[in-house]
Amino acid sequence: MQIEISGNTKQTLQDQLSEPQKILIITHQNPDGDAIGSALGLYNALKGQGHQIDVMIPNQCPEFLTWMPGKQAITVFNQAVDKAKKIIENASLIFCVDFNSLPRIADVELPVRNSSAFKVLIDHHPQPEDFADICLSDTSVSSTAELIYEFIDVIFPEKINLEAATCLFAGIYTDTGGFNHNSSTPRTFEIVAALLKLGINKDEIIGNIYDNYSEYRLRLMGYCLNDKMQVFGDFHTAYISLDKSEMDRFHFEKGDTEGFVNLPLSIKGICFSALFTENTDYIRISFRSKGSFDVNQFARDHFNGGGHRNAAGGKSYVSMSETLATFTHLLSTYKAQLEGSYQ
Ligand SMILES: [Mn+2]
Repeated sequence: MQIEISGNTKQTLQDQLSEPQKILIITHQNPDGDAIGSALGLYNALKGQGHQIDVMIPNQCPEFLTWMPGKQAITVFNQAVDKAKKIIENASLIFCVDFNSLPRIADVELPVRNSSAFKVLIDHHPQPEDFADICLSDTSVSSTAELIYEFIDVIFPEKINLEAATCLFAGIYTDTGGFNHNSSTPRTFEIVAALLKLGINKDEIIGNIYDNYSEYRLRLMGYCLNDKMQVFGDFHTAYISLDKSEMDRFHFEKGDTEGFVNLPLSIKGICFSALFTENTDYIRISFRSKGSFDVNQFARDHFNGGGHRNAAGGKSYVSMSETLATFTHLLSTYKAQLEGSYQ
């Protein structure tokens, strides 16, 4: 499936990019593989065409994503606020990738909202906010990286180089959990085939992402599975919770719990999983589901969050024990839906 880019939109984008621009590519807070892969994929495709290009992330990304080509172009907003604000002020064309609303970029929101730059949103999250001049949003694709591929392929196909392809593969691979979920359309694999033809080293990319963890992270995973996972078989649900002291004990670094929320889903009969981690002033929650159970709606209704049908996040501003009690209590309300999702 090809993203719909109408003739007018294509012309507008080509016109924008035919002049030298001060381009800024921004992605969401706590950037994941798709965020960094999409931003740097676009960066690598746009470079060398006479533009000045910056990439910005609201806060630092985990260590296992710092190997991608183009990483030197990234400015971390909260580590260089003055420099970052100047970049935003000067930008003439802003690409917003892998997020659907400006609050997702945290402290970068206001400067971007106030910027008069031409704005293009490229994303796959539902219900995009209406702030961009051009909105390329498609919730049916595996990842934003897939949309970036389509975007480049439509606007200037010859610009998908090896560096861009490497970043885009990393985005698609991580956002599908290694082609585990959100990857049932032929188009995803057609794009992957095209990236392989461009010469990407698939094994090296996967190794860079997954064989890059600390010993502590693996021990923390073992602790979570053995001591901290609660399984509610009747509700096809399991969760893992970690408080601050436990994370400290395992020398927690940003990104260490990446993927943990998916682990309980490998238990036969489990179709709903949650991960609760204690942050300084709130409990961060990740939700995953298999089948029809809509964790986007669940996160919106009960935990100040949202996302996709099968992958969402939320926040809780009460204690861990209260949060877990609320969550557990809610399960009975959803018994029928969880039953239906499992079958
Ligand atoms: Mn994504």
